[in-house]
Amino acid sequence: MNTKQRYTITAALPYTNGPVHIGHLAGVYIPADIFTRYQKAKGNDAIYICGSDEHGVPITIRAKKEGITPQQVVDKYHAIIKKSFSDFGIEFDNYSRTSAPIHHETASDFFKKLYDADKFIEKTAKQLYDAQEQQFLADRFVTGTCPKCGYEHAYGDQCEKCGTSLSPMELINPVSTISGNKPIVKETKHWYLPLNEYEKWLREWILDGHAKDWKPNVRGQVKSWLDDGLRPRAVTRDLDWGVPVPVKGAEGKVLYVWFDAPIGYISATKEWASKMQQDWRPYWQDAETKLVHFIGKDNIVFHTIIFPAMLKAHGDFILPDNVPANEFLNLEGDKISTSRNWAVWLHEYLEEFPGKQDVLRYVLTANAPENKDNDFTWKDFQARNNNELVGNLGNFINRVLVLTQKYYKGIVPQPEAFTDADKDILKEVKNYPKRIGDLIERYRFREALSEYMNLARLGNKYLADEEPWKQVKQDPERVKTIMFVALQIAAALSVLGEVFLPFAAKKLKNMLNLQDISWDEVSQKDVLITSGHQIEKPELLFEKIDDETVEKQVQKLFDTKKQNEIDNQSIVPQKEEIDFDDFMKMDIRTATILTAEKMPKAKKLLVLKVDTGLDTRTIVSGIAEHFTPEEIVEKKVLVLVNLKPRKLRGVESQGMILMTETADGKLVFVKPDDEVSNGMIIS
Ligand code: B3M
Ligand code: ZN
Repeated sequence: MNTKQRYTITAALPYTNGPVHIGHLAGVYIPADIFTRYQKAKGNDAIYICGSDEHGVPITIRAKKEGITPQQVVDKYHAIIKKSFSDFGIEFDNYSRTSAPIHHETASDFFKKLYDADKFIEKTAKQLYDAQEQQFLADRFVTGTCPKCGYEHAYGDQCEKCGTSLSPMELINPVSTISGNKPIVKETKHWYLPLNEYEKWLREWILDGHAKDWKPNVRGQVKSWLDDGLRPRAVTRDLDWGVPVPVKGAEGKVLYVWFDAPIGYISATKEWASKMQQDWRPYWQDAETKLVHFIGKDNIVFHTIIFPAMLKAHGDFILPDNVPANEFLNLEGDKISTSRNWAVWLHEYLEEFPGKQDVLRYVLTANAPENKDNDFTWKDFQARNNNELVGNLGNFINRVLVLTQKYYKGIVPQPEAFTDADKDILKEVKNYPKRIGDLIERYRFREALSEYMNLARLGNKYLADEEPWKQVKQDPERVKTIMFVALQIAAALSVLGEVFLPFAAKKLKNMLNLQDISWDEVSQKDVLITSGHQIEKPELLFEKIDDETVEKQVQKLFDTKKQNEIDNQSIVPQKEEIDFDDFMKMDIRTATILTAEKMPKAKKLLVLKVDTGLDTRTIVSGIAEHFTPEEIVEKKVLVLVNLKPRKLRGVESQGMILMTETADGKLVFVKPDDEVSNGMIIS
């Protein structure tokens, strides 16, 4: 009897300071969705828990930037994120939020229990402080050079490059991200979790014991932190946005976001249980329950060191059974970045590719950065859709359904005697639930998906070998058997595909007019779709994606990159101040270029004849690498006319044309918006 295994499956709570992108999906939410769907398909008692991570400095920074409140920021992005997950088919049992009262209550209680049990060190320590903003600088309020790897944009709590957890005072050359000022140092009281006291236990629990089958990239990070030695870590902050610290003397302080956020898994479970009239406790307090945290590699330390230490200190909760963290997904060869808008945003994808959720699910699973960083390209997206989804899976299903419709008006035929080839196929189909399932159990989703597609390949090869369209005339009885076998494969694909491609699987199941067949029945039953059963009219499961569609997306990224260059152009600092009289000495006039020619043997210089309104004069300008002589004749320009003449390669230049440059370094003329005649004074 398959005793039900209970799973509490969590996915990292996305910060609500921006939408979700393909890196989040590939790293965390799709694998967790596949794993949960599979456990439920196996009849296990699995819940998929997530929610918005609404505290923390990134939210307050975004609020300051947009001139709105943190609550307005989180309300905006919580709604966008929650809807886009739902539209994408990520089936959480509950998607909550850490600004919810139930979370504040749960996190406060959690802190209070540790506080009352003297699990914290209360300490007044030196902290970085922005005197202008009157704000203590923790986490992303401060950046500086990582003392471990030298990365110059490390944050006050973590270096994203090497993953090291940091405290602000460790940063080299710290700078406030609020004012840009150099911080001063001020004293402030905080409560510290003495992680060092859990070091021995963590080593035994993770490295020597339980986590032998954890992914190497996870074990590697854990080992390096433990080898570095753990130190007490502040779990409170001088901020006004977050879960207030529930003890006397902590006015104006909140829980550190990475203390409260993982407790969000517990509060979201409680919220789910109350909605479903279930008891939440077995999901967090029953030793038999398997707790699995799906995260990205930058969250490993929080889910394998800090949160387990908190759970251990608390004593009432189970510990994670596994933390299958993925590496990072890059986009067109560059790191995905919210701040640089270098991403494929989920809500935009859903708008621009309606009905193609499964295509992105497929590509992001097939390309998932399971053991090393990987790259998403739109060309690969198109190729996988056209060659694999359309060319393999879609092609097989379409042939089976069209031929069944054509030969038997959609009624599953009665097979005659099975050949050895038929029997081999029917036997092989029964191996796929376990072959795919074992890989999913080991968090190897890429390989699991590849095995699923092998089942479709098996079907395509069977039809290609048997060629029913050729035999149907001279041996119709044989073709009935062939189509019966092919329909069994199609039925298996509709069941096993639900975990990877839920939309296509549902559509296929509807076309086959199938009721619920369980995952295990695919390997137990000899017949999944019986003869005499009426199937529906065939529709295409997938459509080709053309070059134009993909080029449009690549162009959109290119435009983003150019915009970034413009936005992030380093601005030369202002020159030293001058008196008004200094400025009045300059005589700048509107002018027109009459003629232009290259200066012989000088690749950068053009010799121009310019009508300044005062006269026509020669000006030598270093713009030959930016403009051809032809394209600048008749151009309206501004000229500094009282610049002392100087000889350039023997030619006297009488003035200077005012220019500036674009983000990508292209020189451009500066000129008045409206039509102005030559000789007008600029003042
Ligand atoms: N909000 C996501 C991140 O670091 C972070 C996860 C919290 S899970 C408790 O991008
Ligand atoms: Zn570093």
